[in-house]
Amino acid sequence: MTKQKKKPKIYDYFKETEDPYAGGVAWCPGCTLELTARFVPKVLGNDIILVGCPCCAAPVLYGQNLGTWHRLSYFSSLMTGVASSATGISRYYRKIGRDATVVCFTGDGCSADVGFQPLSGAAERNERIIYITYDNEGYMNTGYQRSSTTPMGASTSTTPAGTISHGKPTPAKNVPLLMAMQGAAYAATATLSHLDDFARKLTKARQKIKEGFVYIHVFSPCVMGWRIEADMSIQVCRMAVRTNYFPLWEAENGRFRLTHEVSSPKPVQEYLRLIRKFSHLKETEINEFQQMVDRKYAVIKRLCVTE
Ligand SMILES: Cc1ncc(C[n+]2csc(CCOP(=O)(O)OP(=O)(O)O)c2C)c(N)n1
Ligand code: SF4
Repeated sequence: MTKQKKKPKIYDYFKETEDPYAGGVAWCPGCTLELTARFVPKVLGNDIILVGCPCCAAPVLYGQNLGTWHRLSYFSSLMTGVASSATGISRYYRKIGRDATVVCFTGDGCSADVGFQPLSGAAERNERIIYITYDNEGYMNTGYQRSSTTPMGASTSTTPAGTISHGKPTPAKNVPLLMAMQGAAYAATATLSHLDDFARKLTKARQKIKEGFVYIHVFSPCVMGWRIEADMSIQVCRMAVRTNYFPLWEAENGRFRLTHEVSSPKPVQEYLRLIRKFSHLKETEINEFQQMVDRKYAVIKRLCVTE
């Protein structure tokens, strides 16, 4: 009888036991950005160089007054220069013969909009960097404005639901798909409700960076901007996956694969009703939202190869 391969446990992926962050940090309670920022070095290790910019991550990573809340190496760039700064750092270390893992860590406003050109350039040049976007679907640090990854219908401070505007009128830009289409060595989606999947993808990122550009897009609910309770953020992540609103997939050198296929997806309404930024949506708009989710999922599904 052939022995079945044992499924790795989450701790098997952990490289580090020492948490490089302070116990108390300046993020909102229940923020998934905090959990992502803590999880990434657990798997990638503390010997990484983080590159970031102004965003909700910055108060902790960059620090305030005379202190920071972590012991990682951190380089702060402008929002327009994260991927290009990371390119310089990565190339410099390779030139002096040192193996450095350069990890960009930004919000979606940077990767999808303000810093998209250097991100796209780095992907096209196949730079040896790992770029992680925590996607809270808006510019949260500056007051919950819409970004190009804000979904259609969401109420934000610049697309408020009211008598004139009824939420964002256009659908979200699919940045991970664009990165995969640009030929990234590895592109993937991840979220905190599926930690094994996330950990496996980070582990793979570590290997694939030797070949070239790696992009991981992390679905990250924002308790303040989305108007959810602090203890609900993981439930929201889980429902995003269960409804196919946020499918989990990876693309290795252009070969797509669903990493967690949902057998009977729930209606997207069950996701929408958890989040107050969608509470104004009427039945017709929820139906349109469902169609949009189905269309986006069908695109990914058709791109997937059967093993
Ligand atoms: C070029 C430039 N434009 C605008 C700003 C102002 N700004 C600072 S933080 C921020 C929001 C960043 O949003 P995002 O990248 O989505 O991260 P989040 O705040 O959601 O964590 C903006 C617009 C800036 N610092 N630089
Ligand atoms: S505003 Fe949102 S993304 Fe920013 S720290 Fe608070 S919960 Fe996190």
